[in-house]
Formats: sequence, structure tokens, C-alpha cells
Amino acid sequence: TTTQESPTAAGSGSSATEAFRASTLHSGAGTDPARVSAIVSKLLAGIHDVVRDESVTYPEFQAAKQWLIEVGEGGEWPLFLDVFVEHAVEEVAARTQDGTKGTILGPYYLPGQARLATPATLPQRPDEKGVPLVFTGHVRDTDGRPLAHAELDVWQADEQGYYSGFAPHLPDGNLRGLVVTDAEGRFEIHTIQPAPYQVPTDGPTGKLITAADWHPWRPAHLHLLVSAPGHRTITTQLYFKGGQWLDSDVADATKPELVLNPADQGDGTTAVDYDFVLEPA
Ligand code: MBD
Ligand code: FE
Repeated sequence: TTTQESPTAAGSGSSATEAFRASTLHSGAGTDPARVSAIVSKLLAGIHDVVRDESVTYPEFQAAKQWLIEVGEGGEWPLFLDVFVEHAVEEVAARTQDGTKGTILGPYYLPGQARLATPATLPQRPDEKGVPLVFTGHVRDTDGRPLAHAELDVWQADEQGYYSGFAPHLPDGNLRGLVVTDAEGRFEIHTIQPAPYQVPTDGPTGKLITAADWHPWRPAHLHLLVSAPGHRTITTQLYFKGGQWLDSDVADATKPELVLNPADQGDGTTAVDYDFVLEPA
């Protein structure tokens, strides 16, 4: 066996910060002073309440300050916020969303992947490990009409739980792809089942998790952005029935509607069908 270099928290964390900076995710928020004041006042009041309720001491306050500095220096704000805060933001967005359930985006999306006609095989190494998975389905609108040329932007961890673009030993674009549905709205994606994801334990987010005696795991998942012209894009993830950490996701981002149950094909491979429903934009 060969020794594989594993990504350090510093590597994946700062890469996530670079990816976020290069994205347009942070544009589009307003700057209405009343809105800023309402949100920040409540945020600070919540912190003040914790300080009083828990009788937070000066050493604890200064340790928190030190930790916050390290999160920034390590580039881990995208990781920390997507793991511990994004699920609540998604919950609010979901109040007005119809069709397939969404869930959090997370810090490891990278735009600009290869466009692949269906049936598609996600780019992978010649010796890519993991149980093969054939993932098929349709993309339809809320009236049940198939959406031809809809796009499924897919990304996932490998069989060791690492994402390309954020782990130095993986080729760019590995297990990422933009799959386009055919004229009947159908897609077929050949890939492997990912492993659960572990928040890197050597960075500030991981150190906090260890200090609090929590666990750092997310259940195995596929990420998807499903889109079609004139329709609201769905950001979601699909999980695997019976998988470890399904009921205790550190990022609190699982939903029962998003759990796949792939069928064993009897030859060491698995297959599953799942349909997506997009609402009008
Ligand atoms: C992940 O792989 C992920 O999906 C989320 C939401 C946070 C951290 C790592
Ligand atoms: Fe993920």
C-alpha cells in the first residue's frame, strides 16, 4: 500500500476561504441599517445572555477571543459557519421552497466543472476505491413535466472522505461534474459511494469539537445543485440508508426525504433511482 498524504485542516480550511472569496455567494445582501441593527443587536444580546447565564469568566472570554483569531488565521470560517450555522439559514429558506427538499451547500462546492451528457461517469482516478453506484432519475417541474437539459452539478467526497480541490493528493475535478438531463429529463450518473466526512481535527474547528467532547462526523453524502432555466435551483444532499452518523450529523443537515437506499446489484455494485422536482423561479 502507498502512504497517502492527508489534507491538513490548514490546507482544506484556507482553500475553502479562497473558494468562497472567488464565489459570488457573498453578493446580493442588502445594507439597510435597520436590518443590520436588528440582526446584530439580537446576536450580541444572545452572547450577553450566555455570558450571564453561564457566568463566563475572563480567562474563558480571552480563550474565546484567541480561538476566534485562530479560526480566521486558519481560513476556517467557511467550514465553521457551514457546519454549525448554515442549517438554520437553510431552514428559513426552506419555508418558501416547494419541490425536492434542500439542505446546506457546505464549504466544498467548486463551480466550473466539466459538462457531461447523460449517461455520465464522474471524473475519477483509474484506481478509484469505493462501492460503485449508478444513480439514475428524472428532473421534473412541480406539475410533473420532465425538464430536458436540466443540470445536476454534483460533488462528493471519495472513499476516504476527501474532496478534490481541498485535499492536495486528489486531482482537480475528481468526483465532480455537471450532468445534463436528456430530452426526457432523465439522468444517469456513474460514481462511487462516498465515505463519511470528518471535520479536520487539527484545526480550530476540530479543536473546539474535541474540547467540547462532540464528534466531528457528517454521514456519507452526495452534494447536488439541480437547476433548469425558469426554475428555482435546489441545493441539496443525498445520504445513504443505514449509514453511520445519519442521526447525529455534526452539521445537522440530514432530512428523511433525502436518504437513498441503493440496491445491491449482486456483483459488488449498487444502483439507486431518485427524482428531483423544481418549482418555478
Ligand atoms: C462537508 O462535506 C459538508 O458537506 C459540510 C456541509 C460541511 C463540512 C464538510
Ligand atoms: Fe460535504
